[in-house]
Amino acid sequence: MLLLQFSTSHYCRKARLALGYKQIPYQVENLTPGLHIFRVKPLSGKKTVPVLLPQQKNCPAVVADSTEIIRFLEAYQPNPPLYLEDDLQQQEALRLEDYFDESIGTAARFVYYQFRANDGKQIDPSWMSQMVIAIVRSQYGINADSAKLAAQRIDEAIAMLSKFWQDGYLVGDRFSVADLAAAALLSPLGLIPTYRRDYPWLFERITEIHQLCHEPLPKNWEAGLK
Ligand SMILES: N[C@@H](CCC(=O)N[C@@H](CS)C(=O)NCC(=O)O)C(=O)O
Repeated sequence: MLLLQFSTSHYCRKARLALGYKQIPYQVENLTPGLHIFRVKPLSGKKTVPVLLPQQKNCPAVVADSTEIIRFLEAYQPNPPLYLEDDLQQQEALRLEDYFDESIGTAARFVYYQFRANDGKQIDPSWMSQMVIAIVRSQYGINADSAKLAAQRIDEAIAMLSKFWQDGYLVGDRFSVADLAAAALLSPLGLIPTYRRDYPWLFERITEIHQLCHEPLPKNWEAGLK
């Protein structure tokens, strides 16, 4: 299998966590933001990564979007499962996956890029990195005001997680796609010292989930402890 990705994207991390959890061998092709369109649009008709090319008999040629990739992987290799057996629990897990994708993944992007352009500049002050950060901020309209609103959404998500994650799972009594999505899409906050200091349990859990899924933590993860 080949995963077309941005190495730093938390949505691509979500797909890698699922592949790693199921221990499915795969390779990655790292794309350059902006130029990626020429590779992914002809394949998927979309402009976003991750895109998975299963390259297997009796499989679709292209699976785009992290949620669709997990749906495909679940059918391709059901064990170990990311979906839950109980219908109601499974509906709730998919609802939470969607909530983390649509609301919290985008909010984390706002908070993270606002940090990287300000207090977090020293993580990589290179001209190249700062240019990518400036392009992302302009593309998504990230500024102090929009990042503040995003931070409120993150606070609500963390309050919800604090009820479930301190000693259990988001749905039912085992790990599911909901926990995986939360870990992937909140992982950029691990580089931000205020979050690391205020919510150590959250980052312990995100670390555990990465171990469970055989996926390294984000680059510069230790910067959050400074
Ligand atoms: N709902 C999509 C979101 C993916 C997404 O937002 N990917 C970003 C990278 S983090 C992207 O490809 N952005 C490029 C663009 O929008 O041009 C998923 O879950 O796969």
